[in-house]
Amino acid sequence: MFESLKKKFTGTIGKISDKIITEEDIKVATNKTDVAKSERSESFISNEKSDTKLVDDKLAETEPKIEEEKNSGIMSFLRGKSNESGEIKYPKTIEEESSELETLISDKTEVIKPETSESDDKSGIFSFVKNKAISAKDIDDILFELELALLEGDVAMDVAEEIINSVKQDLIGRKIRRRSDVTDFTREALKKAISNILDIESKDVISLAENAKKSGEPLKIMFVGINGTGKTTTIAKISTYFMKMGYTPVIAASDTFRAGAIEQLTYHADKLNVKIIKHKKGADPAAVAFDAVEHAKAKDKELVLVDTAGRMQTNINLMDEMKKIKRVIRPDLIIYVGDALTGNDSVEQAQKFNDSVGIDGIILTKADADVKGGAALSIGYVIQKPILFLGVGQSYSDLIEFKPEWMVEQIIG
Ligand SMILES: Nc1nc2c(ncn2[C@@H]2O[C@H](COP(=O)(O)OP(=O)(O)OP(=O)(O)O)[C@@H](O)[C@H]2O)c(=O)[nH]1
Ligand SMILES: [Mg+2]
Repeated sequence: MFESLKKKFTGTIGKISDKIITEEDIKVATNKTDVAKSERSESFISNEKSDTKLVDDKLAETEPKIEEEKNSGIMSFLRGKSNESGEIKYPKTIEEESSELETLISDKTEVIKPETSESDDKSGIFSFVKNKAISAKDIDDILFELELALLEGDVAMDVAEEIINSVKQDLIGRKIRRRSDVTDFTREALKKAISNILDIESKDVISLAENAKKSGEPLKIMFVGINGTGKTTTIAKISTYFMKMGYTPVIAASDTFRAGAIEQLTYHADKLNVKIIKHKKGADPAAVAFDAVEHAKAKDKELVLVDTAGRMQTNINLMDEMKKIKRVIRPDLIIYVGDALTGNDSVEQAQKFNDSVGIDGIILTKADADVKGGAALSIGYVIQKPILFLGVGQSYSDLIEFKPEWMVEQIIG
């Protein structure tokens, strides 16, 4: 599930890490440590003779590699510090040298002092360049690439932009102390961005059912969505889900438009041993739903699940039909059933149903076959309605409650 989305995010983490922690950084960090060590001992040997030549020769050797570090504390120290008259003064004793080194280190934190023991440092490079901060330049191109990849993966534009901006805001300016920091920070930033996207106030369907049961009124749920998305199958799954918890549902066959729709629903109801209320093909869908509610009330059944058509003569007819059912039975929940595989289309359809009838939650089906994950990531954010369940297969038990933390775990790990 959502493998392609996961690949995009983990790829980005790797790319950012590689871009920021280059081989050169590691070389420089290692050189600094080696040079610092070797110079300290050579300076000590040459102490008595004040043999500046030895140090200068050594510096000449290392100069090309550490050119950019000339002005850092450690290099000016190793090179000898000139006073105002230009006279170069080298430390005379190892004590002097140590104290001067410490002053420089506290003044200029670009220079490295082991912060952790070598075994603590995951990269093994305990003298990593301190105070290297993540800059916009380091990540802009990679995040732009991610944005394009997300759009290709059917992630809605708003969602892709929101993720990129949030990650940028989190990463730019963050100081890196060790190699693993970049990976950790990027993973955290992505997790945070995605959690925020998925953080939509949700409805607890089970408590709604419990409350309805206590009140003696059935909980009425109407399922809407275009044809083939999985409404009928999902109703069979939801029946199974609630029956396992001791509820007794009634199903309304309010798709009276499509040939075979009533038979298909009857097949599932019979298999599950659930009461189905049906009229003839072409009958008024609202009247079927109304009868199902009356049946539930009369027989003390706790749940009415209304199947609806996915296609009518026109889309206007379809929406009018949904509005009529809504008017007649006043459902407690209208759930949009969308096919995850149709990506952006599914999101657009959700918007249309929301605008016309108003929806309370979403069930995304066929998530089991969905590699892209774009709809799952975007749909809730775009219409600001929660995903309640995911359909994850064709059998009656293939329904899972949707939890944002689970989704984040799936795609970032
Ligand atoms: N793999 C998989 N297939 C699903 C899932 N949900 C539904 N399907 C399949 O999708 C197809 C269409 O499902 P239906 O339940 O008939 O869809 P519908 O929305 O009622 O379609 P209409 O009645 O034409 O509006 C069927 O073959 C289902 O088995 C799911 O979660 N995973
Ligand atoms: Mg159907």
